[in-house]
Amino acid sequence: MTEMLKTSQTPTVLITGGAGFIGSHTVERLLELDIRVRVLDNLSTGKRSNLDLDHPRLELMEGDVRDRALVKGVMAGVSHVVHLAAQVFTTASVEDPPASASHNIMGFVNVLHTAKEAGVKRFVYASSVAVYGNPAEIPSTEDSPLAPLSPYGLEKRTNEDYAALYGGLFGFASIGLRLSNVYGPRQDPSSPYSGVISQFVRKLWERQPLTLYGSGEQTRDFVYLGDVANTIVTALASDYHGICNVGRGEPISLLQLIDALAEIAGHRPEVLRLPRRAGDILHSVVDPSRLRKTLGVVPAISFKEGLRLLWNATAQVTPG
Ligand code: UD2
Repeated sequence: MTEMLKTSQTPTVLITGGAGFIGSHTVERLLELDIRVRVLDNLSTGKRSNLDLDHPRLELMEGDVRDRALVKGVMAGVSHVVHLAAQVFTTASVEDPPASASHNIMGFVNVLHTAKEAGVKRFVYASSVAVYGNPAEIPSTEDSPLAPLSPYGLEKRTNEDYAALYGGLFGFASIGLRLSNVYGPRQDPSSPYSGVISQFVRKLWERQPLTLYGSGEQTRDFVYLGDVANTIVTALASDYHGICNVGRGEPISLLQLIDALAEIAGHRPEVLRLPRRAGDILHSVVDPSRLRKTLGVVPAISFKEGLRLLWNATAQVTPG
């Protein structure tokens, strides 16, 4: 698979949002494959320290995906694009829909259009299970009804619609990855709205109580970051055009999460129970069949393995 990417003439992959949590791991994978990587990031949530800036095949360009002239310049010589740059907080999208739409719709269309104009070979972008809203079917397949509950979900759905339109109108093929709940090293736990696993791990290290919203019986399809980075690299080398769920298809409840973390940490955390969050989804699990059939990807890291990898990585940066 990745051979295709390697043998493509002068492969240069542009990764928008490449200094972020998912982006920087994808950058590492590509550099390991001897591919040239250009990162465009406004460093709002991404960090320089996530990247090996001394690497001879890596360039970092600082800027905004909505800046047409900048994106046009950055696209020069690029053969493949991974578009990850986004305003990622669902809550922020509810508080300020125009600002979120500006990043997530205008930014998306600008990168998509510029890539099409530049004749890039492959366009991979991050969509989200947020497009399903409160899932009508469990697990959600790519053909399940879409009913986003937030501007963020609607923005991702609009991205998918634009990508499909560019396929029909201009013959510009792309693949949108509907990411389920991604966790792993470098996920910033500082916002109360960042992923539950990043928050729980930090609190366990600090021996603070975990905050549990609702009964804890809500389930999510947690997928390890390394598997997501591998999926993105595989998607770059595939010629599939359309949408693909990225998850493991295994529902894990928050109570199971707490048990697993307690085992790894070696102590039972105190749990502070708070009412369920408004609009919280009870069960969110995707059907990963298409991921397997079209990309040949089966996320390899089990939930417990992934938690252990995260725990060990956190140990390296957190004094015990
Ligand atoms: C994820 C995405 C969100 C959107 C949504 C679509 C993340 C961080 N968020 O939200 O952007 O795509 O999916 O469905 O990936 N919880 C606690 N304690 C905490 C933090 C969270 O109990 O300290 C609960 C939370 O109420 C929810 C579950 O944990 O029931 C998962 O929360 P989350 O914020 O990690 O992810 P989710 O699925 O709500």
